[in-house]
Amino acid sequence: MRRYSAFAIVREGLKHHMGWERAWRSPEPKARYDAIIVGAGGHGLATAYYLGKNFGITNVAILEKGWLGGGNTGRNTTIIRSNYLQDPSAAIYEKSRSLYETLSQELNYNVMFSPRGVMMLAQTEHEVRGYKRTAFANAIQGVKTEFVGPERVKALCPILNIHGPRYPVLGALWQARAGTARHDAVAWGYARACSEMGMDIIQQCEVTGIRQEGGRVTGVDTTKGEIGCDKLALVVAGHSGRLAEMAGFRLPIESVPLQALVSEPIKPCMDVVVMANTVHGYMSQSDKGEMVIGGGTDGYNAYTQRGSFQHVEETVRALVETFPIIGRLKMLRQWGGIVDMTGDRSPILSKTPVGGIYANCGWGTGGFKAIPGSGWAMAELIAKDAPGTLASHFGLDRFRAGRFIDESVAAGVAH
Ligand code: FAD
Ligand code: PYC
Repeated sequence: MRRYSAFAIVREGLKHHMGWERAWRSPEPKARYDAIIVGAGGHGLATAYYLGKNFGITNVAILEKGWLGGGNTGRNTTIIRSNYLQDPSAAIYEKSRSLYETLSQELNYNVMFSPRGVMMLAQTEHEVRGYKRTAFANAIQGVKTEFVGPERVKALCPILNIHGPRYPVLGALWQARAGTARHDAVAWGYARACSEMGMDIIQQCEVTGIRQEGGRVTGVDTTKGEIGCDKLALVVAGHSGRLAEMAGFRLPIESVPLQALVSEPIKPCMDVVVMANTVHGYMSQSDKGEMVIGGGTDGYNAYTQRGSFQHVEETVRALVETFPIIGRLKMLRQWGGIVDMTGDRSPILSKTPVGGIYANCGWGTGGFKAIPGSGWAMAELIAKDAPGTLASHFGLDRFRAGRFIDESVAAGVAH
């Protein structure tokens, strides 16, 4: 595949852009693969990429029931940060954030990583204590964050009202190298690199059954026929429970709608990401000028990929108090995704009761930031049939043993 470069843009410009190649092939499925990955979201594609890059396993198919990146990967608000409390979480999210720093060069695809800084506002004394604790923990973990006072918050984000009537801003947990990236581009960049390694990305191919013999996976039934495999990774976010059911086991996952909305575009007014978790809202400004806004999850389980109207109202009401200037903005569009929540708000990267089947799920409201790190750790788990250091704490056994990795505060989004 030809490399993307400034030279290529000039060359194609002179040829009326008629010479660009397709970024990935669209093959028919082969009869058998060494590994099949179900779900061409960011996590599935990154898993495939690092299987090829780190372990030389390229006889791989990625099966997607819709279009690649059409799940939560293309529906999220793109916040990337690693300011988690517990050591195993800080390790995997920081690995991921650091991989994001050079992902565009690695994939030869501009994922528009923008380390503009993320602040999580402390608007109660309880949050001040919690975020100071996280900052201390992060210092020990080698994650660069700091607790900053209200004046610094105002200097970093002048449109913030720090003297709010209900919840004045008392400070914030600030991570300067956190930020955003273009969500579709992350999926597209990994997809292009996987296709270049000879992997098959098969879209419009829904997995409808899982075949086993003697307690081991042998293949899958799909809307494009039966496909054999030695190893199978379930990387389907909100649909994890359904796939596990096909394989004959249960996962401790609840599927819940999470929604977001964007405003009409306005002139640049905010160059950091702000999360206000007490009032349940967060906001950043996209490169096009739209204000990107989100709140907490809806209060019921569903598979509908849309959210409730009253939640939009609650989120916007909360943010108007913190950002009075958005009061007269018109909202352009709203959408929802189905997020996969575990009880401790930490992910599952694990072997399962069926030999050769691995689960990657439970990223809930916060898995976009984790895509490169999750793919890295998941590839190791599949290749070695055993978790490496990054994945070792996130096994399914922790729910039986009561060894939870509680990240309900760091998750940042109300649920
Ligand atoms: P997905 O991208 O959902 O991919 C799973 C794929 O599996 C889908 O494409 C689906 O079609 C496919 N699939 C399902 N069933 C089958 C089947 N039977 N056969 C074949 N394919 C199947 N995270 C952050 O870090 N920062 C944020 O700012 C952030 N904001 C968010 C805002 C919203 C509104 C939402 C909904 C989520 C947000 N998240 C955020 C969470 C993040 O989007 C997800 O954790 C992440 O994208 C999950 O990626 P994935 O690859 O696991 O899942
Ligand atoms: O995990 O940072 C996050 C997040 C922000 C909005 C949704 N998830």
